Amino acid sequence: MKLTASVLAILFIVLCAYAGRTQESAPPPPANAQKVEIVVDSYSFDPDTIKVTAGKPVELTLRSVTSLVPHNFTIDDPASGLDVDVDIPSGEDVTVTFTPQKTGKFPFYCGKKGLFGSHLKKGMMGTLEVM
Ligand SMILES: [Cu+2]
Repeated sequence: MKLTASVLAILFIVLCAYAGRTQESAPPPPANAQKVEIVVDSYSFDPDTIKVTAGKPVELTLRSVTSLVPHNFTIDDPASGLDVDVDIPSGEDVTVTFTPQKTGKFPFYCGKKGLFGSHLKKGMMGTLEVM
């Protein structure tokens, strides 16, 4: 009886440790992800054209090189698997993952507005080409 209780206690501790470990780790990015990096500056995306393959996950890293101005990355075509709207704080890297479902050319842009107008009007736009 005592032995059974000890075994159950050990089993409980092991299960708790395992559950704790799995909760801490975020799901890993898909192994077959297409990795793309864009440098985000005021007021540009570099490169401003990115080419990816339809049906495969895209792991997009947005690398801000601004020292003050926050930007954003928006691509808005949910029917094509493209529904991204993320803020990019100045000087930080932000990574998003999405899977384009249809081929075509899709515009992306910065949705921020400054004192002197929208960043989009200042040229913060580009094209995602899905092949
Ligand atoms: Cu911007």
